[in-house]
Amino acid sequence: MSSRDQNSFGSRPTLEGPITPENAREAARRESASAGVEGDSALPLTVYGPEVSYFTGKLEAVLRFMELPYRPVAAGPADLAGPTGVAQVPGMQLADGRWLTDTTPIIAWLDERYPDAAVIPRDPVVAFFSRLLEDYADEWLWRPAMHYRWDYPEGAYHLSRILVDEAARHIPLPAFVKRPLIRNRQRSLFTKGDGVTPATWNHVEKIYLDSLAQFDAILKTRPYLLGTRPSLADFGFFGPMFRHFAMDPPSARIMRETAPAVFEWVARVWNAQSSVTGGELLVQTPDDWGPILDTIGSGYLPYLCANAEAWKAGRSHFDVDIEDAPYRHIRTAPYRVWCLEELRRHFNALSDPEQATARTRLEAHGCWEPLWRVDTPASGIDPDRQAPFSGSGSATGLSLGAAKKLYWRPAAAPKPGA
Ligand SMILES: N[C@@H](CCC(=O)N[C@@H](CS)C(=O)NCC(=O)O)C(=O)O
Repeated sequence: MSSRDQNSFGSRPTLEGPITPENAREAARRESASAGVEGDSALPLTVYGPEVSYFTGKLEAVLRFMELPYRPVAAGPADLAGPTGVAQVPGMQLADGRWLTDTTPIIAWLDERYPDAAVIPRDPVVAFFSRLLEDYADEWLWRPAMHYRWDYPEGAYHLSRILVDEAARHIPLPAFVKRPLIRNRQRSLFTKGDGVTPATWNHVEKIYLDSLAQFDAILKTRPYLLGTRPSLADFGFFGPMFRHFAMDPPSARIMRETAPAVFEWVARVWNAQSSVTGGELLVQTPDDWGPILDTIGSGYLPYLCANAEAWKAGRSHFDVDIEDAPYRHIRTAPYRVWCLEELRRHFNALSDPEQATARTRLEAHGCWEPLWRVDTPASGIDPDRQAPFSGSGSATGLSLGAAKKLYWRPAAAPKPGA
């Protein structure tokens, strides 16, 4: 028995074989009996995803805050493609057997079902801006998170070891062969293959460094982004901040040394429980969200527009300059076309006076024009609004076959200034 097996705080249990409705239901039933939550057909939950995953960490923090019982199981994107229809983690299964995917609609569903522990602010305008921050943290902080993890060797070696154990068990090769293949895969898809080059390296890192400074300023006046309890915007930023920036060696060092208040916030969100934390949310979008909104207006929304235009033109890749950084040959992501549509849908759902308030704030930060720049983005994703119970597409856009494939083409990390 290895020391890891003996440790009750060792890594999460892994799948014995493929996930089937039968074995997952049986596991949930066993858990249900022991957790004593028979009154709620959805509980307990099973969350499938590796311990180091951005979006799995985001979802777990929400479940912990809502105090909903769940069992984490290590699994990779390919394991989830069958049950949820999308090759991405996390996938979540309810005790009644239903599967959910995509943390954004999952959180919205949980928020509606468990209103006593709600995380989405009740003021519609504040909720709109919270969704905007969540979307930004999900999609725009993804590239720097992947960069710090996979382009610096100290993180890449450590993480490839963990991912081989937790997410690439289906590949019939020895672990020492799979580790470099995983590093290649991640760089091919998410850093070198997603526009991280010597020409954009500094810009990608600036996105993280600016986020730390923006957060640090907010945390000087209150413990969470919107008050004295965590809410959707905190959980959105928690994805990149927890499982990547606060844990991956190069970004964690920067956080500890330049923004210890953010390091402390990460632990605070992870430790928050609605019945214990209490607290209040502000009823207006705070002024100090301004620098984050400025970045959304100058960086994220222009990227979403270029992505949506490329999608409409049927291009698989596109070039775009963001804040003078030349991103070249980046992958078109239909999921992010849907993100733009969702932001517009939430804006359109506001009443006229609420729209006027939101518009004034969006205009002040350069967000209004790019929100509407693209005519009819038409992602084709989730037309019947079934999410999170239907696959809403993944950011990688990979099919099951592609998700299962490891990338054999060597993709060394780009080097700054090379
Ligand atoms: N929008 C999704 C994104 C999920 C996602 O992209 N998860 C990553 C890992 S954290 C993934 O599964 N990527 C697919 C891959 O690496 O092949 C969500 O919020 O759940």
